[in-house]
Amino acid sequence: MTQVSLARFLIEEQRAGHITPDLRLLIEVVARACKSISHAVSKGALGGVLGDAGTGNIQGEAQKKLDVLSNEILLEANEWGGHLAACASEEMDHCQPIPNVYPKGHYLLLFDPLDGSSNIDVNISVGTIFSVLRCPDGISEVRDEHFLQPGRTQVAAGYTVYGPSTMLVLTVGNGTHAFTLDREHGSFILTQRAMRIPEDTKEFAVNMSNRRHWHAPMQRYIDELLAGKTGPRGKDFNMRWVASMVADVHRILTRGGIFIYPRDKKDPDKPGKLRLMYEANPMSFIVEQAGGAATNGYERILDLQPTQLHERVAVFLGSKNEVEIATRYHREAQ
Ligand code: P6P
Repeated sequence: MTQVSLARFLIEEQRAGHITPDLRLLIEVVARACKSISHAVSKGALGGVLGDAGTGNIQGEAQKKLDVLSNEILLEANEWGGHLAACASEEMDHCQPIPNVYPKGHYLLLFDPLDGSSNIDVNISVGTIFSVLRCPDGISEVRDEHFLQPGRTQVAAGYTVYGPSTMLVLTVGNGTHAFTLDREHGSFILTQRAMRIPEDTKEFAVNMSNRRHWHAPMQRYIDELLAGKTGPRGKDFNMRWVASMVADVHRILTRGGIFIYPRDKKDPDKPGKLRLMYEANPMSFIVEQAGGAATNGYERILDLQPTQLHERVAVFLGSKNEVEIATRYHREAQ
């Protein structure tokens, strides 16, 4: 059977009117950058890029050498093509407009260049998450505030998971589709068109070590999952936690589940750990396009109006019916 490459898939999406030529170019450039990141990640200790960079990011997190390298790969790949107005990244305090020596385009690109990088040194899957917004018209100098658009305005979102195989998962608002990197030919091949998340699940993903910090509704919700058949849910649940959002979300997209990172009492001022603009929003768009749901425990993540580029949010995403149950527990406690 003829293989469909990412390039062909995007041409077909453009021909169907789902994306513009510039958006097609942008996605192809990001995919090419992810191939370079995959190459660097897969070298492991032989690449001389493991360990800490000796620097920190705006989140106050120690940066890994691969965090910094992945960020640079994405910035350099996107600066000259003429499709972007600016980039924003977990690894940069503020957005970075395209240098004036290059033409500017109509899109804004946000990314977490290497999510889960604390897993890098122990050889566990990590990934790149990206989100694409339209740049407001008539902007001569792009600033952080121009990125502050609700997640429902995204025109594309995706991630690349660097696991046993390297897979790119993408939505442009017309379903969620998975591509596997064929390393021999260097191209992403469509391996799953129109992914669908089962609406019910028996598997949850949460960092249980935080239980004592959770608010009561979250403790009750999880305790009822743990009670299994003997409890009010009437069925046994399994738990998985990779501590790489990309890996956990990919498993959920593939076989169902609910991913939870709630707000907690550890840091009452923080609404959650994960970042809205370049983790929760793109993952929510991807999950909803696959028939799943994503809330912050109270409302749809894609409807949230951002106020800061690096703001954090609680995340409940995955199998639609399970997300609705978890969200109901929280709403009732409001
Ligand atoms: P914890 C990775 O640092 C990350 O941002 C997500 O990829 C992951 O889901 C989460 O944090 C893991 O958090 O508290 O379990 O280490």
